[in-house]
Amino acid sequence: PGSTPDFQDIIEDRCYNYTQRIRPDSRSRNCQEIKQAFMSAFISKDPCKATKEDYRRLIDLADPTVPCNKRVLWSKTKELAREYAKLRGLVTLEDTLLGFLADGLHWCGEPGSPDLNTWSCPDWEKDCRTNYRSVFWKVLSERFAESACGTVQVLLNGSLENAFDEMSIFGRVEAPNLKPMVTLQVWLVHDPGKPPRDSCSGSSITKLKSILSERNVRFICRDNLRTRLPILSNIRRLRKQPCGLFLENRIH
Ligand code: N1C
Repeated sequence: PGSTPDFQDIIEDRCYNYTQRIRPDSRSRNCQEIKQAFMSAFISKDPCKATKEDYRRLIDLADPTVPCNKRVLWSKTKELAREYAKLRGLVTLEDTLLGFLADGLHWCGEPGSPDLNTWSCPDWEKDCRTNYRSVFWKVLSERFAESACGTVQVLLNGSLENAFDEMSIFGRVEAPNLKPMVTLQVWLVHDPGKPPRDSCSGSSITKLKSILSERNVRFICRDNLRTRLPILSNIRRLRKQPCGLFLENRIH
C-alpha cells in the first residue's frame, strides 16, 4: 500500500488525543513540532534510503520515560499483549507517544515531491529493508529494549511452530539489545481450542535462551497458557478463565 490517506491529520489528532486525554500528565509536548519532525524525516526523500539519523529529531522530541519492570514486548501477539498490559498497568511500545502515533499507519515520500506517496510504499520483504516504516519501528524498538531495566515481559505465540522468530523485530532487534542483568519473562500463550505447537523447551525458545545467556540476561519461561489470539472474548471472560494468563500472579 501507499501512505495511509490523511496521514498528517491522523498524526495530529492522535498527538492531541494522547498528550491531552490519554496521558495529560506526560511532559508537555508540542504536537505541531512533533508532526513537522515526523514529516521532515521522510518527505522528499528516496523511500528506500531511510536511516536512523532521519528520525533523530523526532525521537528527541518524544523520548518516553517508562519505569523499570513495566515493559511488555510481543511478537505475533499484538492485541493480546496490549490487553495484558492495560489490565496490569504495564506499557507496550504503542502506549508511548511515538508508538501510539504510528500504530497501523503506512508512510513514505518521493524525491522531489513535497507530498506523501499515496499509491505505493516499499515493502520490507519485496523491496527494501531500509524503508521509512521499517526503520521507524526498528529504531523505536531498539530504544525501547535497550533502555529496559528490571523484569521485561514478552508474550510469544505458542500456536506457531516457532514462537521465537529470529527474523521478527523482537528476535532481531529487541532480544539482542536487552541489557545485562535484565530478566526476560517469557509468556508462551496459545489458542485454547488447539494443542500448543511450541513450548519453553522447544528449539525456538532454546535459541532465544542462548542469545540471552550470551548477554547475561536472565530468562524465565512459562508455557501452556491458554488464551485466544487475538483476543476475541471480552476481558471479563479472560479473568474468569481458570488457567488463563490473567490469573497468573507470579510476575511483579
Ligand atoms: O516483528 P515483531 O512482531 O516481533 O515486533 C514486535 C516487537 C514488539 O515487542 C514491539 O515493542 O517490536 C515492537 N514493534 C511495535 O511496537 C510495533 N507496532 C506495530 C514492532 N513492530 C510494530 N508494528 C508493526 O507490526 C511493524 O510494521 C512490524 O513489522 C509488525 C510487527 O509484527 P510481529 O511480527 O508480530
